[in-house]
Amino acid sequence: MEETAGRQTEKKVVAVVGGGLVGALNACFFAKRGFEVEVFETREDIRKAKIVRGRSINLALSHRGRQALKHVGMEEKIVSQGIPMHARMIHSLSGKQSPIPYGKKGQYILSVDRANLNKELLTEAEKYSNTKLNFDHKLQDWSAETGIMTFVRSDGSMEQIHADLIVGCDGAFSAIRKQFLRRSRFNYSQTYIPHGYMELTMPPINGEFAMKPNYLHIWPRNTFMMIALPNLDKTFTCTLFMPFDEFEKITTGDEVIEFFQKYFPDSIPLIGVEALKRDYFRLPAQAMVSVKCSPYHIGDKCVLMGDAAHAVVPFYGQGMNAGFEDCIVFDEIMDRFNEDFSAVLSEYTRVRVPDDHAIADLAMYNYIEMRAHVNSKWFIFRKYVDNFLHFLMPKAVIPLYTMVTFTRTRYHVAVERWHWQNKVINYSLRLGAVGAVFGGSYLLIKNPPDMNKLIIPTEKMWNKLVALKTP
Ligand code: FAD
Ligand code: EGU
Repeated sequence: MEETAGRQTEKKVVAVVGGGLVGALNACFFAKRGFEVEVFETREDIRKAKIVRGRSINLALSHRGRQALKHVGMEEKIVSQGIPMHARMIHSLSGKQSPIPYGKKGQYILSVDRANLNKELLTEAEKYSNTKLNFDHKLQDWSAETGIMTFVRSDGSMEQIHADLIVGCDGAFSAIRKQFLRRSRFNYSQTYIPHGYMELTMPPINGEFAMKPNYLHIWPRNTFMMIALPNLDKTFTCTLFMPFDEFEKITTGDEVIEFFQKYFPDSIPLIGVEALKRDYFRLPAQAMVSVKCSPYHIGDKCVLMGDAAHAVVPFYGQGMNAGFEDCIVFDEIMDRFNEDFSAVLSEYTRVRVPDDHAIADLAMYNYIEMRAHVNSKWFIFRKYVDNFLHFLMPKAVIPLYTMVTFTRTRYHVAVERWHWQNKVINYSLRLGAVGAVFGGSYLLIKNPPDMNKLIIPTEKMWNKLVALKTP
């Protein structure tokens, strides 16, 4: 009895670096397993801070993210604080709105508040007695040999802390990842896209949502795009995507209005002329980066998850969802390999890299596709074609976004299936075209038309025309 108790108190120390969305969720996963969990976060406790000005205000939560929340018993709570979006609402230049459902009735995504989600996850992590949250701890350096991390605090003081496992959840500009870059055989690539984004708030009108709330509103205009997600306070957060050089061209309030008049006229009265003129200049446009790397681990000491491992551009609404799924995948491997870090970490890299790279590529592909030739007509047309083919062959053809958004089909498998489906579709179309030519020819040969009947005599034609003219 003594021995077991003794062994339990020897539980290993897991340091989660980064208390953002993925770090806070991961803390719950590790705490649930009974590890001694220490979370280190640069910022102050966001639950106490007055103003939190971080990245995007709200996010689309879908199946993968929900499944991860379910593993730590948080799904219901977060879903109840989200706003279901059953369809996209496409805004055309003329102001016409066209809804396009995501799928069947139960297939919807949720608009969730980033700050609130982060707070809830931190509070949940703190419920475990074996978890400690350390705010105002910025990781400066760490050693892959010893597992010792150095933190700086806002008063300038330093702290050195040891952990058995370091989990890097410190975002797209990860300080943990810097050590990986110094090592041999570490692959790394990062790409900044030419677009930036800016968030604008659409206030309620007479205490009600200014647009229909249960939709993801989209204004697709090729190079320019705007997206709006609803918030619980009946506002919408509009995210404007456009190239940095276009952002820079607009320097006065009047130019802002002129620009919106040209591309998003229906949104002007909803956001408000004065608010638009003001908010556009509040913060500069933010950059978007795509990061891919491998491996995700160093020996049995350290592993990267979330944006630290794979920052993706937001054009599939999957960044957080993929990061949350990382946590489930890791957890499943922990079960299979009995929490043996050296085996777990290499298996995690082996399993997860292809999937995270696949979603990074998909998101980038969609960015290029959208900016190249997606206006409202094309968007609507494409989604109808997808849905129609799915209707014709429900088992064989599943739209890519459906596999990505509403299933846990491995991302790389979804991409493979998508390529295969496209081949089948193209083949069918070609077969159809060839079939039409051959079939038509065959019918013509079998039933040769009477040439005399086919060629209408000029005289008859003339009479017909005359008959048409005279009432
Ligand atoms: P982060 O949220 O960046 O958290 C990292 C944390 O680490 C931060 O709290 C930071 O303070 C801390 N940190 C950093 N450095 C250190 C250090 N040296 N020491 C200690 N702590 C440190 N995803 C979706 O799923 N759906 C969406 O609809 C969606 N929309 C998006 C829209 C936009 C415009 C953008 C930019 C992204 C969107 N994403 C979306 C992606 C999503 O925001 C990210 O994938 C997600 O935030 C990643 O979480 P993370 O915890 O890995 O990183
Ligand atoms: C971008 C920024 C519509 C939140 C991709 C769809 C996004 C989100 C789409 C942002 C689009 C684009 C999908 C979802 C979602 C669509 C998706 C994109 C949420 C292919 C707050 N994207 N996003 N695709 O299908 O699968 O509706 O900032 F405009 S949710 Cl770019 Cl499903």
